[in-house]
Amino acid sequence: MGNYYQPEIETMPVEQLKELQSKRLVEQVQYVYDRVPFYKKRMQEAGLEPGDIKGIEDLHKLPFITKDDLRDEYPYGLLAVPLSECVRIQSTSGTTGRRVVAFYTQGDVDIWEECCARAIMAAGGTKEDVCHVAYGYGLFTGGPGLNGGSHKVGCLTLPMSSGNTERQIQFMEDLGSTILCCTPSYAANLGEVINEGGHRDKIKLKAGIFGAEPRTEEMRHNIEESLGIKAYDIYGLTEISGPGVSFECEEQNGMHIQEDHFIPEIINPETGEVLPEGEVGELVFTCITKKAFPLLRYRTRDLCYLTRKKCSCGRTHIRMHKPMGRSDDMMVVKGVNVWPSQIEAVLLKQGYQANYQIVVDRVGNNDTIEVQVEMTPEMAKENVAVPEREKKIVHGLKSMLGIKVNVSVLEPKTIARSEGKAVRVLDKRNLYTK
Ligand code: DLL
Repeated sequence: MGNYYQPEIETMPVEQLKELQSKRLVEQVQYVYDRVPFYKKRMQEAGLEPGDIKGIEDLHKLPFITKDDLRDEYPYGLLAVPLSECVRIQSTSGTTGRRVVAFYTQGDVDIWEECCARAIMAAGGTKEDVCHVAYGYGLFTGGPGLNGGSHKVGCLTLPMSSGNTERQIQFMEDLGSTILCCTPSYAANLGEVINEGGHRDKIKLKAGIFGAEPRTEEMRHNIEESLGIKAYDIYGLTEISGPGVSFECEEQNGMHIQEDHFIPEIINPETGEVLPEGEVGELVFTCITKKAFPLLRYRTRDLCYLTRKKCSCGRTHIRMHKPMGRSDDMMVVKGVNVWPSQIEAVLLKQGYQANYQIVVDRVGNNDTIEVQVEMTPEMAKENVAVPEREKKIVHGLKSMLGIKVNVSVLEPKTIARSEGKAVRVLDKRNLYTK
């Protein structure tokens, strides 16, 4: 293994890891208390002094931070160093309200890139690889994060950004890309064009690092098959640094959280109570090494569970299950909780690709939900009537969700392809406007 597989940290005995976390947490609490008036005020309101936090066993005493806090404190309210110490900003992809802006010192960027380097190495990357980064570059953290990680591993890095699919494929062929980094929806899109254009034999991809959005296991398998690769998951969020907060190893069974930098907790989203390992709840992170924008007990809104079951790769860092939804993007339709991933699972099980859109509306007092999905080119050649296909999906969705969903099966290539994060849900009810 090369430089950025760090066995002394990644396979550190758990007791030792907890000691390291405790030490870093205690220092970090004092650090933010001294430097950020927001934290001092919040802690005082909770009746806390920095000395009350003696180790990770006291973490639960600290107040939470939410996205609303970040919006209220925009842009500089949570900054813990002078602006002259910052070398970078990145921002969330949120389309409503104020964006969240995260600041980085050079040290913060180094740690972030190191986390991405670990992810690339866990996917088998070495300096012999050609790493094709097709996440968006710019304010979005995907491109810059994986780009930096790829440099650290020593791969030849192709900073492609997203879009211009023909050019992506041309470079893949000409330069022999071996690792592809992009969203799973864009990977599916690339796989489709590569196969249709007869390029499959000319590409040398062996692995993909696909994160930033939900996808089902069926979708992972479809991507692996269409590109002939192993598809690894990677998770992260701008507020905490970007991609690389956690990533999959060769086990492909949950993502190891970089516990030397981030302490995870799972809480009950209603009550804030900390839940035991294995229970599903909202993921909360505390950054213990960041200097510019160090969030303590930040509520991600991502729902998942944690496990410290032994992993065959030897890493001891706790694993998180891929987010199973968000405590805030779950839709309530006709009074029923609906996650887009449930709908996707039904579609993929029936052989469709992940080219679909969900339209939710309200007529009078009644909610309507429609799923529009494309046939694959093979399906379009089959002798099955469209209404028959629709009936089958309606039935599958009824058994999964317990409600009637209208379904439209469309011709291939009628739904706009994603180049970044796919927008799957069009909720016309505007239930979330304030
Ligand atoms: O999406 C960072 C990233 C870039 C992660 C590239 C992985 C790869 P944000 O734009 O701030 O940051 O969005 C963060 O995206 O709270 C999750 O809801 C979702 N998300 C991120 N990774 C995954 C994943 C980047 N692997 C939000 N699976 C998070 C499911 C994910 N959802």
